[in-house]
Amino acid sequence: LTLGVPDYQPTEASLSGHQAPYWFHRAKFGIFIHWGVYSVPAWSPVGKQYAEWYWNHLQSPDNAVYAYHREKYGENFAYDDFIPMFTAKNFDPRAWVELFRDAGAQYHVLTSKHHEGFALWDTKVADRNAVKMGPKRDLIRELFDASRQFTPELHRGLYFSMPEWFNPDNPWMGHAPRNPYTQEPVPYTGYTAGKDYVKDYQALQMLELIHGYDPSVLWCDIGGANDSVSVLAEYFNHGKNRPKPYEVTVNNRSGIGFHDFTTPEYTTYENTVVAKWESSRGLDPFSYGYNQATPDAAYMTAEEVVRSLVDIVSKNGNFLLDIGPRADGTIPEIMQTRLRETGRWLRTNGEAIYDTTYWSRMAQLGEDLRFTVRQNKAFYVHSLTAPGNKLTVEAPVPIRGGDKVTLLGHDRPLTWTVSNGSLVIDVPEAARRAGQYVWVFKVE
Ligand code: FUL
Repeated sequence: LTLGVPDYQPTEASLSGHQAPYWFHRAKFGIFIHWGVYSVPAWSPVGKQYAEWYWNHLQSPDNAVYAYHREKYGENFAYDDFIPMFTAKNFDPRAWVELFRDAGAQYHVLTSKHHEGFALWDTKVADRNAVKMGPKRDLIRELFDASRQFTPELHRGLYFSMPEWFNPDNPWMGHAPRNPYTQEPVPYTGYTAGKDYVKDYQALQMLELIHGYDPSVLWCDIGGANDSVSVLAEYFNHGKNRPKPYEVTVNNRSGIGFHDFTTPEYTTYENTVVAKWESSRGLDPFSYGYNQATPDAAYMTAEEVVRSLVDIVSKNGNFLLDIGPRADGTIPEIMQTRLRETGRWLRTNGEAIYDTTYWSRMAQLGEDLRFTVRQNKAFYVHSLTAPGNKLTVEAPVPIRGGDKVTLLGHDRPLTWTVSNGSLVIDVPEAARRAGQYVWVFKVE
């Protein structure tokens, strides 16, 4: 008889014994943060392409970024010339994590390093990092310390791009950095030649993150060349064997077949997917990194955020909602406002979100209604549009004589009947006015 869980081995067969932990299932709502050197130019045609891809877009003469950059900075201004302008001088990690908590999020995931290759932590593997250059601060350390101190109930995660576009040891774009207008080679700042990209660079950086920061989520991106079987075995063992064990999870972009959850991007699944998934998108119409060209009116409204959250959660997903801070570390007002509005809705309605499960019958239902279940406690009907004076639910809702129906945020019980297999709830004007964005009816 073996007590305890054996260590994971560096094989996909062994890793496949791992699953998304219970906390991740319960959490439902997280904040994604895309922050890096791309936050300096912070520009893209609105709603069309990701602003964090600025350097990549700059390579193509037919991309709007190519002309924009020449006009604004000149042909000889290299992407890496933005590094000193990434100052983080107004970065207030406590304010960030308290904002995430006030938004009702249960976890946050920061880009430790995006495709541009600039690490936000004190990596020993390359000088291309925020401690040696730019902010001269370990931004991950500061965020995680603040989060542990001021919002210990949140889980902390890290995004990591497996390849780097222009790293000369592994140029995903097919070439080391060049001036896009003249094709002259330009330096890859903070890089020393001669490393095996996967073994001496990528895997070591991932291990630095795992051992140095204890991330509960490792949100890998792109895949490609990797040593993820070894790194993930180490990751799982690390969390499990700590004096105070903690449960970790990894997405499906580490370049191997194994994963704990899938990651639809700027989209969701149409129906319930029983294997765990997490949908991400920015508050921006189509960017994770900050795009200064995006007008406030183009950002998601709180109503859209809440509807997306409800839709995703009702289908067994998590919603990882992204914000793009500015290069100085401030979070644009409009993003703060949207997060706080979402948090206000969750303070009233969170019991129908956190720690719930999907309802197996939901696939039979139409556009306006979604369902969640709190095992053995309550059943929730979410109306994505303002209900009329009667709400008819044409579905086999588990309700019995004597059960109580209420609208969250409104004290008085509502009268209801079941006729022809449909649940019909009376919704007085006062109840309708007590709700907003999504109206949640609780059956208990
Ligand atoms: C994608 C990246 O290319 C985007 O820039 C963003 O980070 C998104 C979450 O993943 O693959």
